Amino acid sequence: MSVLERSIPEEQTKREAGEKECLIWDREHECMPRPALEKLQLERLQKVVARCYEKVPFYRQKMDALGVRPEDIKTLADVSKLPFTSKLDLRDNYPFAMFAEPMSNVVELHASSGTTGKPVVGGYTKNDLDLWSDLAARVLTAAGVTSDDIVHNAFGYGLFTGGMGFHYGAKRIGATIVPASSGQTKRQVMLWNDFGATAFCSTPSYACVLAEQVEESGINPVADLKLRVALFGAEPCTPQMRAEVEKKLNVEAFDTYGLTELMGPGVGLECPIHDGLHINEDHFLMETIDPETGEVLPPGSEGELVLTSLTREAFPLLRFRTRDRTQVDQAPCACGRTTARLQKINGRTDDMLIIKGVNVFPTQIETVILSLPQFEPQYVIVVDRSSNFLDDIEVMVECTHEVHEAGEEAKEEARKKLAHELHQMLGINTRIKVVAPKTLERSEGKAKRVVDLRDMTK
Ligand code: DLL
Repeated sequence: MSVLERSIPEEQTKREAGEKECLIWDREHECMPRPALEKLQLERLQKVVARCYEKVPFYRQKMDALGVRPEDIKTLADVSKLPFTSKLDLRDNYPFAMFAEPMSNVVELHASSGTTGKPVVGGYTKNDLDLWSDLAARVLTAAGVTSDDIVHNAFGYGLFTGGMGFHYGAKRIGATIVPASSGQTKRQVMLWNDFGATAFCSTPSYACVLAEQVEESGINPVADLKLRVALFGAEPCTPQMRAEVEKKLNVEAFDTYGLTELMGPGVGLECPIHDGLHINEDHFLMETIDPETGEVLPPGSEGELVLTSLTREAFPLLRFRTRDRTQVDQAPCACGRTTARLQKINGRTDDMLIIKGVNVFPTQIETVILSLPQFEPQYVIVVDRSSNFLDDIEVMVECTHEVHEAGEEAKEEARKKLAHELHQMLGINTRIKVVAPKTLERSEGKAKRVVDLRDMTK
């Protein structure tokens, strides 16, 4: 189907949801009645399981060991009979042993920097790239981006999926793409101004850096810039952080979810109702499991997200354990999409810090920092283990220019306030180090908020 045929007549794609106008790229699939969607999912699941069994030795061995055959998948619930795929499995099969197509059919490779050693590699056939373009077009369209927009893409180009994913999506809808990639922040802001970008894509933490640069350059975002929409993703973003960027840049922000193992951006999208991330369920089957036991949880429970790619050719994954903690909401959305929504990603199960026996998520600390006007949204959490084997947590945070100018007393007051609020939230004491504005290292992609100095071998 050509791009023009896909551009459904306006009256069909627009839908009034209260005051909001919701654009939908692929109404047929994004708004499918639930029974039809589940029928399509089952057909696709049966097909992908058969392909994996036939073409990927890893899956054949795993399924044989569990005594499950492709023909045992008779309902969607039968997915729970299949083996999980973990990040470790991908590492063991690095780089290409999990591919279901010969390399002659693989036309592009991407990779993410794994936390340990080797990266995770994703391969794409021509059809996979076509699908990726389409799903990224859904993401951009949901945010109101059309062929009239100038899309400044500040996600990193290269092995990271963010840059190329949004590039393909913007190309598919016919928008004007500025393939800026990340870095050279001053130049990015100059280009926003000179080219009149109406939308930009970046990690939320890099958007904060860009917002800072706008301020520094003396640019007035309302009078000088034409930006309307920001597309975020690739890392958690608290509502407070998002509101801060929206205010500073005069934009409406939309989140996107995705991961290298499952294609990149395009797995989930946010619509103008802003109530969670719609998963493109015609291509990805979702489950939520208890991360400890692997047991499938009832809909609506918080747990680890598990995804099966239903249509990818080169690199199909069955029951991939994402390690992302979330909750799935199946209630219909006022935008018209019938696809279920992730009620925000609450960080990764492996991001959780255990400090003095208490579970601490970096996003909790971010929420508190951003609720206090004395601080900038720039912080680093340093975790260490003292000689008596007790974990110690220090939060280094930048105060605002005003607090800095006001002197030591104001800084001390801000420090005490933050220590108190963090104690209320976490139930443990944290050391706070208030530092001057613009002293912490800025991130051009995903922010590194936690420095863990604990030597776990001791
Ligand atoms: O981050 C792909 C991507 C690029 C998504 C651009 C969105 C926009 P990876 O580098 O493999 O891929 O990292 C995937 O990032 O498992 C989540 O933990 C986290 N993540 C991705 N999107 C979000 C989000 C890309 N919207 C990992 N909110 C995932 C929170 C996110 N975390």
